[in-house]
Amino acid sequence: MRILFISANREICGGPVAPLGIATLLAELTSQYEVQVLDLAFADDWIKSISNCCATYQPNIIAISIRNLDNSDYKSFFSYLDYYDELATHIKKTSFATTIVGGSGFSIAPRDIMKRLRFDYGIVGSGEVVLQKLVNAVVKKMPTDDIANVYCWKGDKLHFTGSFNMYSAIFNRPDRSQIAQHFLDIGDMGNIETSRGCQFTCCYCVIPQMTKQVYAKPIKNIIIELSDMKAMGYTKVFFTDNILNYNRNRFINLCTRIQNNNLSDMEYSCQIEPSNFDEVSASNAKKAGFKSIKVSALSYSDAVLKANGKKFLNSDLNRLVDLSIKYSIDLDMHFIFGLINETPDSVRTTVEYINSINNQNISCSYDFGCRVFENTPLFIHLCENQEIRDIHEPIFYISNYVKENIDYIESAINKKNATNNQDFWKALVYKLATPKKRRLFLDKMVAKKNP
Ligand code: B12
Ligand code: SF4
Repeated sequence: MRILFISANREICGGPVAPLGIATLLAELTSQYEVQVLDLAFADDWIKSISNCCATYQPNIIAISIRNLDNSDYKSFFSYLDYYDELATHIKKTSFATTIVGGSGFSIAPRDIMKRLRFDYGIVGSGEVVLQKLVNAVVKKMPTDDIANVYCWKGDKLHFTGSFNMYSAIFNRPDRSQIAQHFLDIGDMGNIETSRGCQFTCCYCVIPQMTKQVYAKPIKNIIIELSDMKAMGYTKVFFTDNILNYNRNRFINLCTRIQNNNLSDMEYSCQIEPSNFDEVSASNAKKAGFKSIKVSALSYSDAVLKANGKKFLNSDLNRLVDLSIKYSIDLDMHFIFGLINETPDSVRTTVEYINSINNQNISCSYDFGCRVFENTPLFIHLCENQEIRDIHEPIFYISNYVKENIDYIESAINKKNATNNQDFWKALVYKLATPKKRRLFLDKMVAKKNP
């Protein structure tokens, strides 16, 4: 039984992202089945790559990972769905294999994606346990109805087996053997997941809708994994957790264990929550090798932060800035203009704050508006106010004032202090980049790594 995993993500904006989800799934499947990975991020001609791979490998099952649906950017919105249409058509034309789709992007809108791409099965949320069960059932030609979190077809009707827990505990050790080299070649871009789920309540986010629980990997397992990565040659590691310091003491403990296990010579980055980040966290993070931290700062107005479900205040942002300067940890702050409660005054406060930042450790980026996903607090708020009814087309929420004043707001932001997320990467985004441009970009990254 041969399974071919296809990582469909071709986005190179911000640098290509190693398909950690697939590595996590491989760990569960390789002992039972023959498994191969095709990462389309590196394919000059993805159509040819799929054709060649199917011809030589002859997979029985093709498992497609869909990480991103779109770039979530109002100003220069770009959806990957047309590309996924082509991908689905090509896979079905090229192989008779059973197709199974999953991934973080798929899980945001599974029903719509299933109807559009018509893969045989779709798995929502964590894949480890469910994919193994589904593959076993497909192999044995057994019914799949009692496997929760699965979409499948009954004739022409889409059927959902019902949701159990969308997220599951993560204790396994991802198998990076099939993905490591590309990412080492282009600059040691390793990634690791140490917790899953989120306990915060940002109004636009789907993650807390899938589980209120946070599943944490035991720290001893994280240390083993980081040691493996170091041995493989990684020197830079991104913690993919939604919020790495969701629990302050666990974060400090992790930093201490990294130091004690001689792993602080790798460079770490992660996303943090500012109110949980204090002096002790900063000093331990520095000693552990944290080079940079990201924060979804959203706004400098407390009223906007509160209305959009953030638990921190602008005073927490001030403390974060001071700590990042004191401990020389790069800080990347991301703001979004135009969310709930945004007023001309709150926009001015945030713009002034961005413009006041004057330190090489700190960079700011910003977007306008945000994507609205079903069942999020933002979605419910908009339905209650009768601002939306149907969510089948990608929709954004952006306050009227910001919508009408985008150019003015942009002109007020000092470009030395902040970049618009998409403007920065525009030339590289999937659609705009020709195969030649993509190749040049990837080659440049390799050359930078190996001068
Ligand atoms: C960390 C992260 C980043 C980091 C990645 C750094 C790195 N080196 O890895 C950074 C900050 C760079 C980033 C950038 C972007 N990101 Co991001 N990111 C995440 C985050 C928080 C975690 C992803 C992750 O690695 N999880 C850990 C792995 C192990 O889990 P997983 O991939 O989900 O895999 C599991 C399941 O999905 C499933 N699964 C996966 N594949 C498959 C395949 C099959 C067949 C099956 C059955 C199951 C399955 O099983 C796996 C194990 O349980 C998610 C939010 C989230 N919590 O999912 C957003 C998320 C993936 N990002 C998102 C977006 C939009 C982006 C950007 C496009 C933003 C932008 N405009 O710049 C870019 C794209 C970058 C790129 N080149 O692709 C969206 C994608 C959805 C969407 N809206 O389209 C998400 C879901 C956030 C959100 N809620 O909107 N991101
Ligand atoms: S911190 Fe907010 S945006 Fe991030 S995963 Fe949690 S709820 Fe979502």
